[in-house]
Amino acid sequence: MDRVTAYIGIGTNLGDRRSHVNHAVEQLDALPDSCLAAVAAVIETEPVGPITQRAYLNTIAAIETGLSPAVLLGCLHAIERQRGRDRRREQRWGPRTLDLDILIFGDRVVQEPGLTIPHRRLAERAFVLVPLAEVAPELLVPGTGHTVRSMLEALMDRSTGMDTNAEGSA
Ligand code: A4P
Ligand code: MG
Repeated sequence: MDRVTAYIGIGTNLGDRRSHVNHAVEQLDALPDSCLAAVAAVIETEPVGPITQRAYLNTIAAIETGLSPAVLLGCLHAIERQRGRDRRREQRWGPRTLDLDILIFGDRVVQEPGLTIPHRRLAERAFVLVPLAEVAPELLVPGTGHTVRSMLEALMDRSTGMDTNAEGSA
């Protein structure tokens, strides 16, 4: 398979958050048939969702990969487990040491059991769109007809003020 550019969302709000981000970036670069292409600045973000929890560090990484989306997802779950993540014990949208999501995978639209690409809530998540817009503002989000930049602008227009604070790069 030809290599494509995949964009991976990185989120953490438990334990040594900075170390989890650094580990994720290193491991993405070490994936088989893949290499790291870009990493956005790390931002500290207020938790989104119904559960009171600590602030997150969020960023995104771009990788060039020859892996399939399903194999890549399996690799991301393995990296999450290296940081002690255990989905059986956690609440939906609750605290987690490391969350790795496939946001965009080339120009592919994927709808399989357990895997939807682009990520289902991409258009609603400033903690994803802000770092994605730093790295790839003019990227067309497959299946939507919108660029990352226009998606972020639309979200900001209707949002009631989600704060993001630049934290420096990983
Ligand atoms: N899945 C389906 N499509 C994908 C995909 N494109 N990438 C499946 C990754 N996984 C995908 O995900 C649940 C299941 O979705 C997986 O088993 C996989 O088969 P999960 O990562 O276990 O659970 P989740 O993260 O709670 O769900 P989801 O849907 O990824 O939620 P979000 O949108 O990631 O929300 N607030 C801040 N400030 N920063 C955050 O990073 N994250 C969340 C989680 C909530 N609030 C947050 C943050
Ligand atoms: Mg997730």
